[in-house]
Amino acid sequence: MVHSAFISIGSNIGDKAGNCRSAIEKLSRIEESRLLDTAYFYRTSPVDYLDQDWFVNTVVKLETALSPFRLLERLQEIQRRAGRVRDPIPFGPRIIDLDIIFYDDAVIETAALTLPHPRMHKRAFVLQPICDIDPQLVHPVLRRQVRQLLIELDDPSQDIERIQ
Ligand code: PH2
Ligand code: MG
Ligand code: MG
Repeated sequence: MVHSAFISIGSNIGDKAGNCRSAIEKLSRIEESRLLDTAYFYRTSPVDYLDQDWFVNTVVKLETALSPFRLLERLQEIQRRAGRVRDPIPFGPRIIDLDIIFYDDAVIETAALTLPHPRMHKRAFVLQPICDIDPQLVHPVLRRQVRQLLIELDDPSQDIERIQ
């Protein structure tokens, strides 16, 4: 059975765009999975914890036969190998962050994983790149298209600028 997963990618330490590109290359090599699409890259102002450098953010769409939990393990392994150790500050600086945003229409609430991602609809840096790939995609809990969520977010404090 093949599933569809949207993964958000972010970095605000070192070669931010290079870290994202290298993560995408590793994502494309996850077993039983295939990279279907990559959004544009954006330079984004920090959200939630403001006293940190700007981020590069993007999103990819994967086709995968892995369960969401197995996929999460793969993402965590890629983060570890990229040198991410632990986060001294919640929402603070990170060399690479890989979050599952959607996995089909799955709704999951466990300690390890919440799907859809619980803050995605508050974050232009997630919504805009998903809209690059599939603006009509419907959030399974909020029952709104991602393009509507982006319009409704309407938060001028979140700077987001396409870079590539
Ligand atoms: N990630 C966070 C907290 N804040 N802000 C931006 N712009 N981009 C991020 O990826 C991001 C953030 C925690 O994961
Ligand atoms: Mg995150
Ligand atoms: Mg994360």
